[in-house]
Amino acid sequence: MKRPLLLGSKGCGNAIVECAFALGGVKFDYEEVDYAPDSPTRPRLLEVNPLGQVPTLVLPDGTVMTESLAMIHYANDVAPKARLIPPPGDPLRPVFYRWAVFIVAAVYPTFTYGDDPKKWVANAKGAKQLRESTDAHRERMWLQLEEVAGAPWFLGKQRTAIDLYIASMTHWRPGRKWFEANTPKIVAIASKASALPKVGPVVKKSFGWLYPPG
Ligand SMILES: N[C@@H](CCC(=O)N[C@@H](CS)C(=O)NCC(=O)O)C(=O)O
Repeated sequence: MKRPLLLGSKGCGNAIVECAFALGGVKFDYEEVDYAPDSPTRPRLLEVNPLGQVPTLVLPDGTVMTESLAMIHYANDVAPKARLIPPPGDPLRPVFYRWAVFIVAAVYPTFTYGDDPKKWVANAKGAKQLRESTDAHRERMWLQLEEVAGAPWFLGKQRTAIDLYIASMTHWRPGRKWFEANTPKIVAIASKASALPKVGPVVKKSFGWLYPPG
């Protein structure tokens, strides 16, 4: 049977979807692409996702999905036993929605505008400011997440896809040292998720190392 095809880049958010697929036993094919403007694989990525972002998922019937959280929903639909999202009626479901959307709609875009800031502003000074302000804004949001984080998982007893976002996104700016110094609860969640036999290898393959760092 044809499998979904995931387009991703090493060290990117496709790792979150790969972790979800691993937990759900969802089989998929993978294509490595590079979204950088001069990359030879960018045209291929643009063919399926005009935004030029990864992850991008092509379903067996040709339907294209973009947005990692949409793919988490897909994984949850095809593999509900993995309990990536609290089921309808579960009081944790609205809490999941709040923070999962916060992560993808508030935290993740700080990279969209901060990673390559000269795309968005007219000069080098503006680019430097945009990089600094998005980095600072992201730090404040991680501190907010730290405030509300449960244990052992973000939502408390129940492991959800939010923990997979944390396991991957704590490899990005502001970086391991900052997370260890400022967000011990978030680091504990990243470590706990990375200790899952199906998750650890995926995170290691994408980012090269796992929390707790050795
Ligand atoms: N909202 C998207 C964000 C995806 C995203 O920003 N991915 C990064 C890589 S981790 C990317 O493709 N960056 C290139 C760009 O935005 O041009 C999602 O949740 O999937």
